[in-house]
Amino acid sequence: MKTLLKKESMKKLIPIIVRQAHYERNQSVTVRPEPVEGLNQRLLKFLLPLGLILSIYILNIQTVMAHGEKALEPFIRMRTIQFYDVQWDKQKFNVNEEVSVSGKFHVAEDWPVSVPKPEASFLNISTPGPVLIRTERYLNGKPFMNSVALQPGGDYNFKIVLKGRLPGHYHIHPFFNLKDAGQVMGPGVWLDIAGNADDFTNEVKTINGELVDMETYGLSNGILWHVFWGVLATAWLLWWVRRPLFIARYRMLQAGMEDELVTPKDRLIGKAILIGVPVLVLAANAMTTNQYPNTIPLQASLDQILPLSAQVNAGVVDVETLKAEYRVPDRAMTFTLKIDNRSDKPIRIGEFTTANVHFLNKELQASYQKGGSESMTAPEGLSLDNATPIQPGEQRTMTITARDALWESEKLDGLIRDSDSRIGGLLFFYDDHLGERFISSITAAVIPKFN
Ligand SMILES: [Cu+2]
Repeated sequence: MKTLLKKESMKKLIPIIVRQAHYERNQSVTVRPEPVEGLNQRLLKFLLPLGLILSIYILNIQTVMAHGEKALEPFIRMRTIQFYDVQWDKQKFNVNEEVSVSGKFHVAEDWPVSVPKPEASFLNISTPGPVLIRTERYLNGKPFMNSVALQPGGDYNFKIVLKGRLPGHYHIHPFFNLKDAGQVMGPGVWLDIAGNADDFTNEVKTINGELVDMETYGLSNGILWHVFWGVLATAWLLWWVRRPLFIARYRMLQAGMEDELVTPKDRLIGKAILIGVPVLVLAANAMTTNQYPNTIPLQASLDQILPLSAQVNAGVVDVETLKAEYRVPDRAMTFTLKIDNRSDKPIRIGEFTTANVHFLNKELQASYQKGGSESMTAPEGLSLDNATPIQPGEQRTMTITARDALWESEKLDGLIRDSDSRIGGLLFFYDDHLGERFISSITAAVIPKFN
């Protein structure tokens, strides 16, 4: 019986034979009889998931108007990258036209302990698909290609130049990809790209002086290799999957028939792939280096760009946060601050900004540098207990309140339910003539008040 079984082809190794093998060894095994599937049942089993998958396409799917920027924990949005003065040179332009976004950011001193330090950060643009291409990118005026290490407490400015590719109305943000932490969004705007998608050109000159069209360059070669590896991998998978799988194989192992599981043909194919694939890769590589002798590899280093001289907490106006309280029913954050004006001018608080939400002191609204969307601004959101300017040399302890429904709609109030209930943000001071601006980064543990 055993020799007879060995001659059986793999296709015939159905559970009933395995059961026979058990009986052969005089083991008392009780095996639940398995229902034999008819063709109809098998067809049904195949069609049902297929139908389910296809039915998704019939659903009326609406365009998403946001992209999860509120999903990140508030303490990450408020205490990592603090964007300000972010501006687009235009928001309506044509296909092929260049547009640039520039702005500044402060890297919070009080970086959350649970968030990895920004040792590799990538400045990017969040777009709904390839609607723009990025042509230039600068940090502190220096062009850069790779990720950079940012220093907590450091100040930076950036500029990104883009070119319109697909016409439409899009919601776009500059943002930072922080390694192991996620995406910290800058302010979002709506861009309108007009024109015809067919007019788009994307030509670059290579180091050999050749002009190539980036939209199609190497496309067929790329598709060829993807298809080749896809077909090879699928064939290898199917080669094994077409045979009895998990349970049947397990039973064969139990029956001491592991030698049956791999046939001489399997071994032959395995050896062919083991030799064929490396030979193919090396041959293709030799052909490529022969055809393109002057190439540079993809760059994977970190760019080193040091922060600017201090813009925030520059040592002229010192602010210490003594207390921060969030009143849930009022949607109001109250800070008790100790301010030391060491400048030679009287100053007033004009704005508090956190996670791209701007709370403005209505008396100083003229000072407000528009950046981002109006919907993220509370024009009268900031009130002070003492509105008189802080005189040069004066030290004052005062209370300011940032009150608006934006705490809730931007899901920043979730802070009080976090294990890290500390807030961070930027406080903007202006002199009497709105000529000079002083920025302080403030931070404090938040105490919630529920009634
Ligand atoms: Cu957005």
